[in-house]
Formats: sequence, C-alpha cells, structure tokens
Amino acid sequence: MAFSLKDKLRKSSDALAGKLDRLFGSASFKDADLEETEEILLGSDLGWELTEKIIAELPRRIRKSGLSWKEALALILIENTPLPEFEDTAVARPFVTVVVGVNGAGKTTAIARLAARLQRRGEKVLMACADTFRAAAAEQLEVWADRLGTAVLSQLPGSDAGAVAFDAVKRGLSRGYDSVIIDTAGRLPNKQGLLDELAKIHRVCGKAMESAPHEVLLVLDCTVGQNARAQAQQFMKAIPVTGLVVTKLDGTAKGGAVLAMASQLSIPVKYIGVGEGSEDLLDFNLESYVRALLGMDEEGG
Ligand SMILES: Nc1nc2c(ncn2[C@@H]2O[C@H](COP(=O)(O)OP(=O)(O)O)[C@@H](O)[C@H]2O)c(=O)[nH]1
Ligand SMILES: [Mg+2]
Repeated sequence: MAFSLKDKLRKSSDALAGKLDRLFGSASFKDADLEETEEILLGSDLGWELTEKIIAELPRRIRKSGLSWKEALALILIENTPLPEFEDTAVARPFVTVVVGVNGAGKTTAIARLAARLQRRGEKVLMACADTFRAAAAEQLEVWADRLGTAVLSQLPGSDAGAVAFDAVKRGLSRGYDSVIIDTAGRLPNKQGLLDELAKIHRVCGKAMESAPHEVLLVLDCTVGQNARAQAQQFMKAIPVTGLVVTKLDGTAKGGAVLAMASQLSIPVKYIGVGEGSEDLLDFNLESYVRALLGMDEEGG
C-alpha cells in the first residue's frame, strides 16, 4: 500500500484515540473517567448502542484481562462488528452486483474502482447504468468505461431501469462476462418510486439469471453520520442489501460511523472509500480498521 490506513484515518483517530489518550494519560483506566469516555465515543460517531456496550464492558474487560484500555477497546469494537459469512467457493459467472445509495454517496466512483480492480485481475467486466432518471448518470459511467476500457450498457433517459438491468445480466451470460456491475438511481424525492424501481431491478436480475444478483452493495457517505441509519433502512426495505461500502472516510473525524453502521444494520462492510484517487477504494479489514481508528500500528502498538 502506498499510504497507510492509519494516515488516511488520522482525523478520526485524533478525535477518538487522541482524546482518550489525553483523558487517561499514562495512568491506568479509572471508572471515574467513564462519563467523559462516553462523550468521546459518541463524538466519534460510534453511536449509542456501541457506546453503551463499550461503557458496560470496558472496565470489566480491563480488570479481567490486564490489557491496556486501548487493546481492550479494540477487542470490544471487533467483537461487536458483523463479519461477512464465508462465501461459496463456486463463484457465479457472471457475478452480478447491484449498487444502491443516495445521489452523491459515491456509487459510480466505487463501481469504476471496483471494475478497475477486477479488470486488473484479468476479469471481463460489464458496467450497466440503471439510473435512467438523469442523463448525466449514463455519461458519467461511459466516461469511466472509456478510461478503463471496460464495456458499458446504458439506455436513454426515461427508459425502464429494470429493462437495463435485465439486458445487462443477459448480455453478461451470453457474452461470457465475469462480472456485471449495475449502477442505480439515488434520488431522494419520490422515494417510493425509487424503492419500487430497486425492487424491480432485483427481481429482473433473478429472472435473467436465477442466482442473481449475487451481491447488493449499499453505498453510504460516512459524513452523513448517524443519519445514514435511517437512509439505509429505507433501502433495505426495497432490496436485500448484502454489503456496505462506506465512503469519504478521508478528511472526516466520523470514522466510528463505519462500525456503528455495520453493527446497527447487521450488515458487513465490504469496502471503504478513503479518497478520490483510483486506488482509494479498499477492502475492509475489520482488525486493521479498528487499529487504525485507535491510532495503533498494524501489529502490537
Ligand atoms: N473524498 C472522497 N470523495 C469521494 C469518495 N467517494 C466518492 N467521492 C466523491 O463524491 C462525489 C460523488 O460521487 P459519485 O460516485 O458521483 O456518487 P453517486 O451519485 O452515488 O454515483 C464525487 O465527487 C466523488 O469523487 C471518497 O471515498 N472520498
Ligand atoms: Mg452516480
């Protein structure tokens, strides 16, 4: 890696670990510090549930294990964050991914980076624009496809989003694509219209290929903080989300929100966005993330 995750999460770790470091100093953890600890945890957007668990568990954990407060906190955070289930080793071809989320969350950027990664691995990738609401949406995906040299499928604005998804999966099957990634609309107004459309996209993927879609990624902008929860729950009503992509972790102190979202929604985080560069979409590794968030080195620390 050209940079360290620890550097990318600097603002978040300053807000969380930095403040806790100053609170505890070099002295050992004191129960008297719990109230201030709670404030710091909430301030880093870890959310009520996780914060309450930590407050209840941390003193006992430190006493029992003899670990430093930081090591104990890291363990509690790791234990309370859902992990992906072991995936079937027989991966479907094409592997169909539908990407959902509100406008501006970072869907299209994430799709382009994902496509680039898959392509580097030698996969044949088809991107499809099922955002038929905005003309600019297809153009944006086409620009990426041009740049990456991947195939792209789009329709004129106003055409049926479900039909685009159906065609994409069919084309993926008939032309031997390894991956089909479907971009979707994210308008907030007329929400029911959008939710119906997403449900339809999901349904027609399954009509085109029985096991599809194999992944539904919900992209959440972490700077939205705790509001992302309500947003996510809306999307989850329409389409069964299998993984989260949390973007814009660079330049924010809200890095705790990643763990809060995963545990509140009981959906594993699959990728994180840590910048606007082409390399800035990372596989999510829970342990590395927690250590970086707490300003710890990869190992030891
Ligand atoms: N700083 C930063 N910006 C991001 C990240 N992901 C996406 N963006 C930016 O967010 C804006 C919206 O992204 P876009 O992919 O068009 O969102 P969409 O509307 O969901 O498709 C663009 O300017 C992206 O460059 C990230 O991880 N960090
Ligand atoms: Mg987009």
